[in-house]
Amino acid sequence: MSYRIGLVGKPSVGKSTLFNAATMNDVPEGAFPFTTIDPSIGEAYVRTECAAPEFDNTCEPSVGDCKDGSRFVPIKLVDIAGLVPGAHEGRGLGNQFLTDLNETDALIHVVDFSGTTDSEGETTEGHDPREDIDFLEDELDAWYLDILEKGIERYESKQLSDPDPEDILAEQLSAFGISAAEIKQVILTEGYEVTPTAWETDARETLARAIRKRTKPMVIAANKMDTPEAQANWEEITTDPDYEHLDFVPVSAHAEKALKNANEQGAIEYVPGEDGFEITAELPDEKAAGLEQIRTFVEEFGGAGVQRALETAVFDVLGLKAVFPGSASGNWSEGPFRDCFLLPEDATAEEFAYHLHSDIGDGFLHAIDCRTDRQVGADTVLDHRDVVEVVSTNQ
Ligand SMILES: Nc1nc2c(ncn2[C@@H]2O[C@H](COP(=O)(O)OP(=O)(O)OP(=O)(O)O)[C@@H](O)[C@H]2O)c(=O)[nH]1
Ligand SMILES: [Mg+2]
Repeated sequence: MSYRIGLVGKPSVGKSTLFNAATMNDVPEGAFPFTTIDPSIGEAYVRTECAAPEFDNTCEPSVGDCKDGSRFVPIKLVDIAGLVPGAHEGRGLGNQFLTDLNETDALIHVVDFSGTTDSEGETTEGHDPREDIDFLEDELDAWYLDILEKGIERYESKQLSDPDPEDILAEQLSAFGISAAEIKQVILTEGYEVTPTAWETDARETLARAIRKRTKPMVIAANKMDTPEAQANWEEITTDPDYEHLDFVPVSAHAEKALKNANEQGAIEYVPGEDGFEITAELPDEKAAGLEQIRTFVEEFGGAGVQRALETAVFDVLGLKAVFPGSASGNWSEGPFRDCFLLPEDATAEEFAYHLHSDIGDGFLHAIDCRTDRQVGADTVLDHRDVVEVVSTNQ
């Protein structure tokens, strides 16, 4: 199973441009709203420092790639249609958007930091990107609230049979992939009793928002940062105390795309996500000047930002870790360091075995931490970049 990251935001913020830059796809981009109608799914990658050099080995990735010691681990990226205010009531592409969103594990909210598109995605000047940040959260919360309310109604209609409220709510909210136990935990964490009939409007709203935050964690890609307007907004918004709880990444989808294209054409050598590149061909002055402008940008902002946005979503916001299947003896049955898997933060050695194959999990005896050659038990929680051999009766 691959993790899915959704690109969301109002129209014309650069979702498709970012999608194309990350996946090297070619979906239409345009300076008019609703260029994208159907969601596109593509493969993107997150970087992890490769473990092979620590073992004096070289890796042979079965998927993805390894460049300059960075392992590129695949994830799925989804380019979703633009969202406008009122989507939860069916405005714009409304409900279809929300259905596409259901299938994602985390979101990158692409915001046009240049302020040159209004809330419907039409060209304007001086639009405050904070409005877009607020509106997207409010819109998602309204959608969650609608579904939570339906769950509460359903609970009320079934009260005679004395069901557990969290079970009914989990059923209603099943599309969001949240269990009854997690719902109960959210309710208690927010300080409410598990009695839906007693919840007033503000309790319902608070709970809808908390469930949304838990099931759709989000990073903000501050896009179009190659413009002076966006850089001014960046200064203002990232120092605004009302927004300090959010994860912002400065992004120029244009810059990332230009660098990847130049790399493909053999004009430069560029490893995605790096804050520099090398010009490797004789270039016309205009092209060289364009690249130098991009160089100034990536040096100042630590890269074009597309990789960083993906990696913040995967490692910080979703909290995933990368684990390499290893061989303690150094006798690799297939090539060395072929795989690198993304697992939940709390994944144990036994869960890792099940991730490899259900038979391997069923026959789990113990695992070996290949860095220390120590045995680890079934319940040991693995760390990011662990190299682990599973010893199983079914191998
Ligand atoms: N300056 C600048 N412009 C950008 C950048 N990324 C995208 N754009 C421009 O923004 C406009 C909209 O880009 P799209 O990628 O089509 O936007 P979208 O969010 O997919 O739009 P919808 O599909 O309509 O929701 C295009 O004219 C892009 O060239 C960027 O990093 N910098
Ligand atoms: Mg689009």
